[in-house]
Amino acid sequence: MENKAALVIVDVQNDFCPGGALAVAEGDQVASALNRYIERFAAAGLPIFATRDWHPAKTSHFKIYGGIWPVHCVQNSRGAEFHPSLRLGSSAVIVSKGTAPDVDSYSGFDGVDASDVGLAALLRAGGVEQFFVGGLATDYCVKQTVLDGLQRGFSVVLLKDAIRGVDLTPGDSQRALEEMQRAGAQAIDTVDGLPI
Ligand code: VGL
Ligand code: ZN
Repeated sequence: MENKAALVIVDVQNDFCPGGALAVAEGDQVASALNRYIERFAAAGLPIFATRDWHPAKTSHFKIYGGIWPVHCVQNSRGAEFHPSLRLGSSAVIVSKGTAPDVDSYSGFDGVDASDVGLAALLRAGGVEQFFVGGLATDYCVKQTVLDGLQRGFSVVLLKDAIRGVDLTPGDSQRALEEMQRAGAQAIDTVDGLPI
């Protein structure tokens, strides 16, 4: 089987960027960093996946229905759209997650494509054994996607210039980074560290 790399972009959506419902500080800045990675993966003919938080209007994920978050990334709303600075290209496969009204899910591996195929199956079908990951937020969906990926046997590389965190408690993102690395994630600082 081929041993291919893929790029996994997590939740670079308006609501997680400045001005959005659940804004991550400098969240929009990951878009320009990610565009450089997108160009490299596209040029190498490697697959690109983009996850999106894709909630129903009523879900126990939201504070008003018992969860901890303000209303964000409601399906088909402006806030749920990918940030306009992100240049995904037409080949990127969109993976939607958070669609259940009663499950708090953060991992991209809980998401499915338009044909209901899960992220792990999509990666494996493409012969992917290693994925490079950036996006939002470091301390929630990026972290959970990385830990899940490692657990499922993928090799995972964090794109440190292309992640930002919520930091509900100061230091959460730094701790998330350490946790991911302890679990076996590698990291690169910039696009110059890409082996492809
Ligand atoms: C996320 C909080 C709530 C994320 C999603 O994408 O990291 N964080 N929903
Ligand atoms: Zn959410």
